[in-house]
Amino acid sequence: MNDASTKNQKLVSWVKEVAELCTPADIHWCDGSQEEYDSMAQRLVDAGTFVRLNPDLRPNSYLARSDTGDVARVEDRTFICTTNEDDVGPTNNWTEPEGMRKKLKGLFTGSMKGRTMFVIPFSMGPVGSETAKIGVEITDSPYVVCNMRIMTRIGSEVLEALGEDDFLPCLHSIGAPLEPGQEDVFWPCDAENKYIVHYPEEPSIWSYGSGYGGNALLGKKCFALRIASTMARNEGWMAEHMLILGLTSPEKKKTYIGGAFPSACGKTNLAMIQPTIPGWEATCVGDDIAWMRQKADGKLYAINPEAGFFGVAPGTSEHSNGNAMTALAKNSIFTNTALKPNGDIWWEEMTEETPPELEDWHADKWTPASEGKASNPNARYTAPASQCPVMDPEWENPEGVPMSAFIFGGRRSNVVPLVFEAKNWLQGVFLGSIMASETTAAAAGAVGKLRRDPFAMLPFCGYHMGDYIKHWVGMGEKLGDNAPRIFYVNWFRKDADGNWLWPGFGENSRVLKWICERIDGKADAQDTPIGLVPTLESLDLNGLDIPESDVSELIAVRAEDWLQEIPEIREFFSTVGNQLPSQVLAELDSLEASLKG
Ligand code: GTP
Ligand code: SPV
Ligand code: MN
Repeated sequence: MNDASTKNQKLVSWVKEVAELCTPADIHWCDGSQEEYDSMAQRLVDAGTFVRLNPDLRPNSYLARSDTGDVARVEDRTFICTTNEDDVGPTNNWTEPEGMRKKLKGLFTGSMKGRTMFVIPFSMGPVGSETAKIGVEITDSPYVVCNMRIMTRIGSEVLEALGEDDFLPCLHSIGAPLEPGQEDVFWPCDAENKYIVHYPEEPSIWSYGSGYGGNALLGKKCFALRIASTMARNEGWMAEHMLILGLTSPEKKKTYIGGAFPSACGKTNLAMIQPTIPGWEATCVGDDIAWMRQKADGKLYAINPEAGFFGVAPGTSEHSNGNAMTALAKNSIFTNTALKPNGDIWWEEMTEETPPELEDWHADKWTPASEGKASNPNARYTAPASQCPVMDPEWENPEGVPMSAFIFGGRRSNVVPLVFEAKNWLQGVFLGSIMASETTAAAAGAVGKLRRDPFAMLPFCGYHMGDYIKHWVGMGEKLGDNAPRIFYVNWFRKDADGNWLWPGFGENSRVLKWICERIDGKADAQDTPIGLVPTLESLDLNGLDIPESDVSELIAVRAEDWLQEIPEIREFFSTVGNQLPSQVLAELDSLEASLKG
């Protein structure tokens, strides 16, 4: 392919302009074919970025090891540029658009020297469907091209579907120009100088310096959440950091549920759950992002705009997520995992026994006696969704699937019960707005620190968090009786010795069953100030070997614990500022009053 493959004038002139700015050695238009992918992978093997895995054990798959300074999203290097600072609010890094553009133009000048510039037309959502949105990513990273081919739909068919319509320009450079004769490194980047910049008003995305995950695969967090959330607000729909799953009861009733948990808090695992309770079946629509619209029948329908999984590797096993293990059995990319002597990958908890000898994610020899972990805590697999054995038959239906419930959650070792239900939409929105979780390795920075993360969107909302919460209130008004019911879960409560109280994973199906039975008016609940909590008898614990005292602790709501959080929630709300809807503040006041009552 080349620029003659399209009549799209905006695209042709943008590619020309970028080439003049970044001065690459050559330009490659991606057609998305298998041959192209294979030759790109070969190029990465030759460059030392990829290690080809043993084809008998892991066909058509590769291990990539990144620079130690480039292993996760960088929230403090993520910027939103709008005319008015007030439009992005205090929880985002705002920058004045023109100054940032000057800065970026400086950084991108000559940034692709000595490298190939790839043009990747990509579709978020099924190609050619009305719900899909098209972007074009220009990048100098063949690793990004390979990942984008798995995570999104790319190539000639997208260019054709685009025609002469508008698209989202996404410019990416690893920021490592090569002088003539200069030897390349295995993971070129500009680790000290990353900029992940969004212009929601244009819209456009500029990402510089990082080649990793959400920093570089611009269809995902940058487009499908930060930019899409601003489009959604303006156009009356929702772009959320949510998994989507379908649950079928023994009576064959199907319920679709969306789940918003912060990064590395269990979305992928829940999306592919293998229920342990007899007669219940689960199917996966998506594991990270949901785009949702109200349709003519009044209901809210969700699509997964992605086509692959960029999943947390450590902790993934046949026991915890057998469906992910099948999805990543072939045609996959592994980043920062360990390598076995037989040419296959390994990560912590993948198998019960740790292999006696490995190469760790730095490519150093590693044994169980070595200091540190063999894989990076944010090591990831990139695997095609189509390889997941439990994909829902409707997962690529551009019409989406009708949503009956939302689940919010996070990592809380105390205070928050296993599951409870909001009494109404407004209380649910309030619960979403006070979501909190202990931070994880998915973003650079401290791990295990409690932070408020409304709707798991704190790092991904492209506009003012107060306006975003207002948008949730407004969606409830529009949806009325068709609004999904709202629940809150916590798989991560611990006992006094620091052990998980709840076995999690497949056993979470017991909680999903309670949720479905609440929707059907079949399960009991007790009224508490925070919402409706299961009675001991209403949870199906058949065949589960855990002491009743643990279950009581799991569903305990202690007024004194919750009261302790109120000042900190007020403080968080005050940082969100006066954009916060009054109804949500009123919910906080009434929670406090009933906790004291
Ligand atoms: P992102 O891809 O960053 O958005 O993460 P995610 O929300 O999809 O999280 P994921 O499902 O990958 O889980 C992250 C980590 O939490 C993994 O190490 C899992 O093993 C662990 N985890 C997931 N579900 C459970 C659970 O039910 N109980 C416990 N104890 N751990 C869980
Ligand atoms: C997340 O951090 O929520 C992810 C990984 O899904 S990344 O794509 O790097 O943002
Ligand atoms: Mn995520």
